[in-house]
Amino acid sequence: MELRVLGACPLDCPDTCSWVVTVKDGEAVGLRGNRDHPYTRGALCVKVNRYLEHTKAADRILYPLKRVGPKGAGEFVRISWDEALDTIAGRLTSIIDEFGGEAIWPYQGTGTLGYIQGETGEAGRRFWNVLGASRHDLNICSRAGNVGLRYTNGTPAGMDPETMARSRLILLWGTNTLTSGHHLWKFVQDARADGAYVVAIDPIRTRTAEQADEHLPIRPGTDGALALGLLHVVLEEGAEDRDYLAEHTLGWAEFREEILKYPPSRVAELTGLPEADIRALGVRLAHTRPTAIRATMGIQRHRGGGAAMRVIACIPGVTGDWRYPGGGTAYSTSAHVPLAVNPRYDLLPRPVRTLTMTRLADQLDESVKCLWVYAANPMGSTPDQNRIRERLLREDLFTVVMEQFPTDTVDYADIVLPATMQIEHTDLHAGYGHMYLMWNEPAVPPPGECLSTTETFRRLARHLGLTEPSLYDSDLDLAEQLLAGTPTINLDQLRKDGWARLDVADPFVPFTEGFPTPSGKLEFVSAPAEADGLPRVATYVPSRTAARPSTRLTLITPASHTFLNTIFANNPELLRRSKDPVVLVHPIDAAARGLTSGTLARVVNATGEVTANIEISDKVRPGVAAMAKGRWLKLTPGGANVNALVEEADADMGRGATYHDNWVEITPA
Ligand SMILES: Nc1nc2c(c(=O)[nH]1)N[C@H]1C(S)=C(S)[C@@H](COP(=O)(O)OP(=O)(O)OC[C@H]3O[C@@H](n4cnc5c(=O)[nH]c(N)nc54)[C@H](O)[C@@H]3O)O[C@H]1N2
Ligand SMILES: Nc1nc2c(c(=O)[nH]1)N[C@H]1C(S)=C(S)[C@@H](COP(=O)(O)OP(=O)(O)OC[C@H]3O[C@@H](n4cnc5c(=O)[nH]c(N)nc54)[C@H](O)[C@@H]3O)O[C@H]1N2
Ligand code: SF4
Ligand SMILES: [Mo]
Repeated sequence: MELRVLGACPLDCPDTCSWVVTVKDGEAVGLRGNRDHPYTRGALCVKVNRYLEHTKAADRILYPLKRVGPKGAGEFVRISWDEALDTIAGRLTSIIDEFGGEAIWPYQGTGTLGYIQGETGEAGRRFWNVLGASRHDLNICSRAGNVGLRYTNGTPAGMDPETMARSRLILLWGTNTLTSGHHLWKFVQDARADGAYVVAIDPIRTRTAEQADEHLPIRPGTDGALALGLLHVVLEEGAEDRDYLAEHTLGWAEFREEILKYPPSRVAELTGLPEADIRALGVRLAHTRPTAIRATMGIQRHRGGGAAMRVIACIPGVTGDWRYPGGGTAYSTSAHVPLAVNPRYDLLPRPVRTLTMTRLADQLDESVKCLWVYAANPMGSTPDQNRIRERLLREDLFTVVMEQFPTDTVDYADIVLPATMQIEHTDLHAGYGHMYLMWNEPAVPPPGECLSTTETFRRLARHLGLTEPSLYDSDLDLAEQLLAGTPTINLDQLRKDGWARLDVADPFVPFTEGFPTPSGKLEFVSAPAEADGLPRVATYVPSRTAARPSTRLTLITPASHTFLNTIFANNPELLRRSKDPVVLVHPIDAAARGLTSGTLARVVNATGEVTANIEISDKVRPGVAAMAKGRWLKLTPGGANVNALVEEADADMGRGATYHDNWVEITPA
């Protein structure tokens, strides 16, 4: 008998595809996109087309393991769940008795974005709160931008990307649509069919930039200056929307003064773009309504990244684009999602410290006795790999990793707990690039002895004899609690259909009733920013690499086309397609260093070193080197990935990571 089971892609991607699993005689035999879904419309992506194969991969972890070799060697033997739970209960209890609950760091990552099993619902947090464990600030991905947008708009949420089909000018700004969330492209193409003009702003001529009408190869970290320069031209054209400015914005006089400091000639020097191109785009922006700005996470992985998002968000305040469907800025839709998550911080026995995801190398010191990693792969994804490795080698650190695959992080675990994959557990999702909720029904039973995150924490709680009732809520209980935030969507219907649109108008235009800022307006000047020690008026803040020695190259480390962070980087076919690691260098920089395409090079800085094949190409602008994120260290020649070169440095807001804001030297190997 054949069954079709509706589910959703759990990965950290804005699209959160709706999918259909075909199950035959209890086995999943097919996985494809759900054609009925209005946003994702039946296509998955090059990575997730292999998800089913990945669930059956030979290297999948199927049983609890305990370490038998030295830390880092990855030598384990199979143990029973009982032994695993006993060991864990014993260690946690003695750590709490001797050092207090704060000595535990529950390090949760973005392996799944589920509201039941994943980080968006803070899965496991109730358990940690009962134990009094340290809090974990999951700021690694988008925090600087979230904070920057909040100063301007009161929320990181913006346009419904679907409305971009109505835009007349689309700026794809620091975002690689065709790689990192390609379903938006359909809406971009619809807009183009109606005459829209599409501009990509990216230091790399990405596959998205190749497809755009125009590509501006901006110097990394200078987007804030470009935003001000474009607005300078809007003012020269007399195209500011004076009614909108008067009614819906705060601090125009002050912000106008700031704009006037950035004439296109100065912005050309800062951004490395031709003055004529800045002017031309400024004129387009001045006279094209609605204009959509799709600016995602790439821009804010810099020291000035929060400031850049803050000032980019000011653009529609000047042009009045928030008046129209298809106008405004689109970063993430998450903050529009009203799911009622309650991680129960009230259960904490006493106030506890917060540890910071981006600061693992710094903060994993003697005060941490247990590191509990779940849905994360810090050895591959977190800055300053070499220092993290040293920290993980500490003998008295008790490390538990809940995983599906034997990642580089798993190699340092004392205990490994086998985790389910998406077709094997229940979850509730929302896209961060669209306005739909998605249901994921388990299609098949877990293989081996894999358990979901929620079930693992329920068993642990029982093993520890914890009596707090909410630790035992079932997955469906949790779903009901989450949906209490969306009265128009009921669980039975959602399970039947697989998806539901949030209760918003179609087309959805945010901020028509005002902005959730202190003034209720779009804030060019922000008292909260000032109180946080930041400039009162939105402006440009230079990156770390603005001060780099002129002989060095700025390193940017964006999404790989074939992996999702480090997920799939052990899939043989995707690994084959992505070839050996490559560092992209401009011909001028290659010539200056005697580099030849196809040869091996050492990429080095004060933080670390990696080896990579040289690819000489004018796809990167001069002065910039690019290497994709996501490789597994043990499957990479040299045993390091690009995060060996990423310094543990803070962005200007929210301690976000500065993944695209480092400098390197490159020499022939
Ligand atoms: N295939 C694939 N898809 C993914 C991911 C993946 O690993 N692989 N990761 C997922 C995750 S976790 C996230 S958060 C998103 C991230 O996806 P994006 O938001 O697209 O972020 P990045 O890939 O970091 O960077 C996007 C683009 O910004 C450019 N960029 C870097 N610095 C600057 C700058 O200073 N200014 C400008 N204008 N551009 C700059 C980069 O060259 C890159 O092309 O994608 C998700 N989708
Ligand atoms: N150089 C550089 N580094 C980057 C970035 C960059 O732009 N440049 N981008 C950053 C970004 S945007 C992000 S979001 C972070 C991501 O960093 P992490 O959150 O560490 O994500 P991943 O490396 O994908 O590791 C996720 C792990 O979770 C596992 N997993 C998946 N689903 C589940 C599950 O249901 N349960 C359990 N227990 N495990 C599961 C996967 O097998 C995988 O090993 O990486 C960052 N790293
Ligand atoms: S990674 Fe993104 S595009 Fe690919 S299937 Fe998942 S949600 Fe869809
Ligand atoms: Mo991310």
